[in-house]
Amino acid sequence: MLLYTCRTAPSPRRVRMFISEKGIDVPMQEVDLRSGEHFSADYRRRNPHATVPVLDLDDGTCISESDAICTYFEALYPDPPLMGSDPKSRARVRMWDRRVEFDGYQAVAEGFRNRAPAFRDRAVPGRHKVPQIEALAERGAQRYRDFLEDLDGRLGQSEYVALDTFSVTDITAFVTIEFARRALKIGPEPDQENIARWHAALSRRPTVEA
Ligand SMILES: N[C@@H](CCC(=O)N[C@@H](CS)C(=O)NCC(=O)O)C(=O)O
Repeated sequence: MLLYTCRTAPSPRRVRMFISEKGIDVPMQEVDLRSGEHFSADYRRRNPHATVPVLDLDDGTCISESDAICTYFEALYPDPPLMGSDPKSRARVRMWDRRVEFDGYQAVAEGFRNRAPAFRDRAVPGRHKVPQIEALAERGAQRYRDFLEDLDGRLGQSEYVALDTFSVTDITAFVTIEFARRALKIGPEPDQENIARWHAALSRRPTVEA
């Protein structure tokens, strides 16, 4: 098994943090996104969509999408449970994770990729050409600010994002916040104290180094 990853990209970081929380050892190979290695024929045999991460299994099966890779590891290594442990908690983790990914992570990507010169004609990851739209950069930043407001409200009611225990959704939200700081230069507001409390707790976990 080999995980194709990239140190500077947020989606593979979700998987690396998940693996680290599980305490499992997975061989990894760095993909150079800057030089376009992910568009090479060799890489696209593993993932025709040309994104990282990809998990290449020993039988040749390749799994892309960070959520799908995490779901695979959760099934193989159920302890500690990071995606809920009964039907209700599993559904709640799923619900919050989709919300964080769509309202938070996608908003940051929209804000970043529609403006950064490096993503000209690549406003959406993948092999197809997608032109940048400046208005979407503005909208992405606004959507991300709205997300932070909602997240702060949620963390006022719950110790962690999805459940009262740590789950994959905390990883998704943490990676989103770090991505936004770097890509949009936007962080949580100083008065978003619930996010500050939760972020400080997350930052103490060794997994943030992954
Ligand atoms: N939904 C996918 C997103 C994958 C994705 O967008 N990966 C980015 C890095 S974070 C990528 O491969 N970008 C390549 C590019 O921009 O050309 C996932 O969760 O794995």
